[in-house]
Amino acid sequence: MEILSEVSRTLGEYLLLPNETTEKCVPERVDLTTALVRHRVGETSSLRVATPLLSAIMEAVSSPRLAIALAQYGGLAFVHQNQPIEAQVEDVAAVKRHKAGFRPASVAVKPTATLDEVTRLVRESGAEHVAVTEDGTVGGRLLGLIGPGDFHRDRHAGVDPVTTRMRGVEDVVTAPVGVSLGDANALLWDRRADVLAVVDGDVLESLVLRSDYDTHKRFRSESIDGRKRLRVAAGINTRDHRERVPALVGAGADLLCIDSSDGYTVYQARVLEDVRSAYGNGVYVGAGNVVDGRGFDYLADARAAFVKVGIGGGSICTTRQQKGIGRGQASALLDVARARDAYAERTGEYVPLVCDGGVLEDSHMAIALAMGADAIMLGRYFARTTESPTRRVRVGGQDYKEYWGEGSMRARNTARYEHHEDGEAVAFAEGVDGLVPYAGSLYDAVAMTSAKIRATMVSCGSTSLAAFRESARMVVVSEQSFRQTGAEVMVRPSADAIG
Ligand code: MZP
Repeated sequence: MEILSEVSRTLGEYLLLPNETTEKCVPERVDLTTALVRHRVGETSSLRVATPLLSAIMEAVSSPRLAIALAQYGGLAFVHQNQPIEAQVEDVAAVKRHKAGFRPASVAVKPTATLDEVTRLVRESGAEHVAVTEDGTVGGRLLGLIGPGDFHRDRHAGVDPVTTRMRGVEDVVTAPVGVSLGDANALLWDRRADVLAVVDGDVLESLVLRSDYDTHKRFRSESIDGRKRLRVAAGINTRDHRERVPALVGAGADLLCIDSSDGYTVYQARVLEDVRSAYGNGVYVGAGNVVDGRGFDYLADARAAFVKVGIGGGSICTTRQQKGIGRGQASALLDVARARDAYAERTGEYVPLVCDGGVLEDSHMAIALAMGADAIMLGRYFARTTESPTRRVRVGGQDYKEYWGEGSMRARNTARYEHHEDGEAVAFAEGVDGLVPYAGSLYDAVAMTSAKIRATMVSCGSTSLAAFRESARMVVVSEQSFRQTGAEVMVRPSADAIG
């Protein structure tokens, strides 16, 4: 038996000390570009992203819609593997098919549906327009479009059928499939319309929204592949990788990651070996999760493209209570980063680290990056956004989104939690099924978070992640100063509440 002398610490227990900030160190010059796959020290990684944020390999998080939004903003989503291979392949293909500015048709109702049903559908799906089709399916004959802007609950009865307020297809600006984004936008402006329907005969294919015109100008650092398609990553498991990996590679997945709560296993080493013997260095597979240098060395020696760090820190995770396994995220990262640096010294190869779980605040992301993480994987953070695939629900006047763990009884992700090949049943839950406060659009959330990380780096006098890590100085906060971290005044009520 061995008991390590150090205490297990979380990210929130550390603070960064400022370094000198010069005139050259301003947020606009901060470059958050990061490496996602291993490379020779001193060379550039062949897969880099401009925003070091990755979405978790979870059903409640990484839908194609979220993957598109995150790649547009320079990050990368990992489509989950707890689904049939064909379904996961379709998710990857949907991202690869995405054409900038075109929103694939996603929700439809029958002409007999009520205005209340549209309100609910819009709220749950986050879509801004609902297609009214003959048979109520997205692929049915298009009769019209309806959105929340077409009716008001004070003026129109919720039980009225959508036909009373929809814009009939004859009043909707349409263009045939194949129209360019430039032409679609020109049509929108010429016709003073807010939405254009791209149609294949009388079936809706996608929508172009005037409101997206400005949004798209914000995407200056999209994650795109050599064919200018958005990048997307995918989870795999240690059971059906021989079938799943070729299917995902065929669909165009840019990066794969073995999805498991515990990556220090012979099963992961075997998957890495199998993929390597099938594809050489042509397919990138990350592995994890680990929480110490030993686990890192094991996966790095097995040629993992990157290593994911964190056990038990997920916001939905109960692994520490259930199995007594895990480590505070800061202690885990510091230990693994030391091993990574020693590995680079020893072998001349740099293996990126992904910090996964245990990130509750934006400031924790900056701390994790300073501690040696190359990217941050987030579940709860993205689950809260409009773009996540789960339902938006209202409880006590507050909006929430559903969010459940892959170890919950709802997900029953056996491949992630059971190591042995025949582990079919989930014996006990390692995660919970709950709600997280709704946080609006991913674009706004990521813009705000990136601004905060940039501001932290400016205070620490760095304009690149490598320099930030190199020069970071941190202290552990005492219990007392920990309690004094937040504001100590009553938060001002809104103007109308003051009266
Ligand atoms: P968070 O961002 O919500 O704190 O954590 C997300 C991470 O928690 C995921 O990337 C994954 O590693 C982990 N996870 C997912 N499901 C569970 C569970 O049910 C879990 N226990 O721990």
